[in-house]
Amino acid sequence: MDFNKEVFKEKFKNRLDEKYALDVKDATPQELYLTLSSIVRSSYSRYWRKTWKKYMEDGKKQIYYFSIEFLPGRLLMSNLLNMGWLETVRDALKDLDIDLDEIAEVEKDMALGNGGLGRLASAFMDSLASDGLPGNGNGIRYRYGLFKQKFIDGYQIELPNEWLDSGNPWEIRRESKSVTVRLGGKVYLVDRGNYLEPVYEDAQLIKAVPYDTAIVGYKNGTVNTMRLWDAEIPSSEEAKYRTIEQRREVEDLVSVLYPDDSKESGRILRLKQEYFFVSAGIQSIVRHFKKYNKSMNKIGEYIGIHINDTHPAMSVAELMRILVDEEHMSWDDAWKQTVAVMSYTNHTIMAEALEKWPVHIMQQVQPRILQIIQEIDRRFVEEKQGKYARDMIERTRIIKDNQVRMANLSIIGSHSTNGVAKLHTELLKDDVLHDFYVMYPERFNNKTNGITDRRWLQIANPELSKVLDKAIGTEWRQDPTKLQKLLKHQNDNKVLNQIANAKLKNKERLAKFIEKETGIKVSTDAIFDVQIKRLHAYKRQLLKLMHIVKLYLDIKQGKVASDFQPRVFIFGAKAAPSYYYAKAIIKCINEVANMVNNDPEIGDKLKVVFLEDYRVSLAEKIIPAANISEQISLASKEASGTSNMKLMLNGALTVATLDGANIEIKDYVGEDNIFIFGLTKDEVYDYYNNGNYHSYDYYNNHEEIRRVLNAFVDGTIPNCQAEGQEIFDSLTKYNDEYFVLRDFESYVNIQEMVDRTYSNKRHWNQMSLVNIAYGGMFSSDDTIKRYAEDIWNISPLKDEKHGTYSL
Ligand code: CR1
Repeated sequence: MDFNKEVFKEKFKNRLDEKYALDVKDATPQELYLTLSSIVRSSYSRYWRKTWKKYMEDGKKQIYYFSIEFLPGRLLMSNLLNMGWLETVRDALKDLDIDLDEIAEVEKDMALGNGGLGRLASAFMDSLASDGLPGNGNGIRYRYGLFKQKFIDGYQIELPNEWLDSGNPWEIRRESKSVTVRLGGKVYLVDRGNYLEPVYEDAQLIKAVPYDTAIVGYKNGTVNTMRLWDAEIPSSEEAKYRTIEQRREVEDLVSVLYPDDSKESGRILRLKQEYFFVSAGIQSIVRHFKKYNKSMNKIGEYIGIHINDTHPAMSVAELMRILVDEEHMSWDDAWKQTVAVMSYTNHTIMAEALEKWPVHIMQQVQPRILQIIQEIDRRFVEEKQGKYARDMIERTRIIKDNQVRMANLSIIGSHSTNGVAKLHTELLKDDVLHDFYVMYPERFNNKTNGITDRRWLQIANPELSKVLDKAIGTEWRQDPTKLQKLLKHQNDNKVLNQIANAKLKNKERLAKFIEKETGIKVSTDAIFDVQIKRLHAYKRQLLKLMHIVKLYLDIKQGKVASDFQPRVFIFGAKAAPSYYYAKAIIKCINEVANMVNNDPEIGDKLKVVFLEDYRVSLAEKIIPAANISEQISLASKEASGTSNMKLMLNGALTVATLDGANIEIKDYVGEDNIFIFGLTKDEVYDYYNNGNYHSYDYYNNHEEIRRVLNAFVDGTIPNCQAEGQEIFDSLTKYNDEYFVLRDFESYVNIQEMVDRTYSNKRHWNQMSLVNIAYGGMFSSDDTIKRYAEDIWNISPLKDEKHGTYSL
């Protein structure tokens, strides 16, 4: 049935009646939310079925994006938007006295990830569907999402995030698609003449049950699948699970993302998780592929598996296992197919995140996989001998010093390795993965990250979206690069004022939210200065904090510059539960906030707001209201960043180091429309190469730095003696690993420039307009098109129908 407001209203009332036997006026927001999501789901279902059928009939290549993290956030609004329903539903519900925004707040974020990596995976899911491309997700259905963050006495406390407790209307449990995953035990190879048969002893069998979530494409009728696996005890094995502990072991497999890895048991669990979702995913793909009736020798032409960071790297060995052990292919044929199927993205050069697994743990988790990796490694060394120097082979081989190096496995076992921004890819080629680049230059390529403007502009910022529609038409909603049309309005006062007005309304909205959440009253005249991302030393929230302390001390000492602008500093950040240094920074930010916010001398000049539990739905509230986007990582450390893109798209101006995708942002908007400061990557590397950074000298020789740092230890900032000392020591005694002191002066200078610029509102609005205009250049729809063309070799199916989904 065609979708329209009146029919929808009838449907809504009926569904509410069917589900809950209630009238609208008697229903709770939760009941209204579940009613609406049930209509949404029953309407996209037929498109989902048809898409899947089309892929089968068409028989073209499909790709599977394997990721240990997905961060979709909430799905209701994005499904409504993508189905073309959003505005009509908003209106229809209004007629029924229901506020759509209010019932959307009922939905719990699907927070199965930490940060950029997981959010990127979800942006890619949305873009694959919206580009009409055959691409599906494969991951884990964690029982608890990423922890829920609370502050108690300024400390981060981690609470379980029970996101499934009130039910998840978007998922479908597909019992019939279950597979069995084998963990642990021992394995022997028995010679069967033309092949070796692995015989397993004492392995643990786990039933992997998929839960599918529809990924609805933007007004194109394509509905793809994100498949997340749950772990259960197979009925045949029930008798083996006698104790609660034994049963809990199975539950634990899918219980939390990133189990505590400070103990070996936690590390083993983590590796089991990785194998579990990889094995389940590949088994189900191979089973599906068999329906195509094509030779296994052609699987590389029909299936692509993307290894998102190294967590799914065992995919290489698991596909080899299935092809060799179960399909009895020759090793060489299987290897050729595996390399054709696999592709890999590296997301960081931080050494701590480059996974290495001790051989004995791998042996314990899946002995056959270890054997296969050993064989891949042996053949690699054999093949490279004579062609490359011995030490180069040692550096690139997979197993070294009894450690399995997962990045090496991913690169050797795939046909493509990409970085996530230009600078990052250059660093991979020239430095971190240089040896591999010499061996396989053709495998390396760059794919700068992207974001989906649908969530970050159309849904999160309706105020600005309306202004844009009026100024440049609605084409940008299909193709965000069209936002560049805005550039011709750079001197159009009407448009500039409308943009400023939209920002003001968003600031008012956020100010209300801040007051409700924290009790802090903030003035919308102030610059809203935003830093939202994981808490990590290299991201340098500390640099921001030092700047705040400097301003505070200035005001207290009556040293305020004439063009000083009031500011509201807004933080959102979670620290990994066992990352104590990051937690010390959180504590100090909270104590500085207490000090600043309660000082009558400071008043509205400075406010510091650290919002709890940073997550996708909170980002949607903060980003539209931001004036300044803080992207201040030490150059070379932030692979790309994506909040930088979201914030510019919403008209914030960026204060940035030349790191990650900040460089590409600068290249688009031009140096005049961004605030660049700090060391460049080459300068950082010079320091590394010459070993001549002495942070203590900066403390000793710069009065300003001394004044600010002393405040952390001399009681000026109350209630964080121990944490303040830890920070002080890291910056002075332990040589300031991320050059915070080195960049401080340059940072303060650029912030003064921000103030001067803000005092000319028209100019500021013009800069903001330029940023919005180029924000569309970072659409993940375009990023995904490049993955599709250069890496995966997949193309969209012809659509039969465009526009609004029927009811
Ligand atoms: C990077 O730190 C990047 C995202 C997505 C992160 C960030 O700069 O934008 O990936 N890396 O590519 C990561 O989480 C484990 O590595």
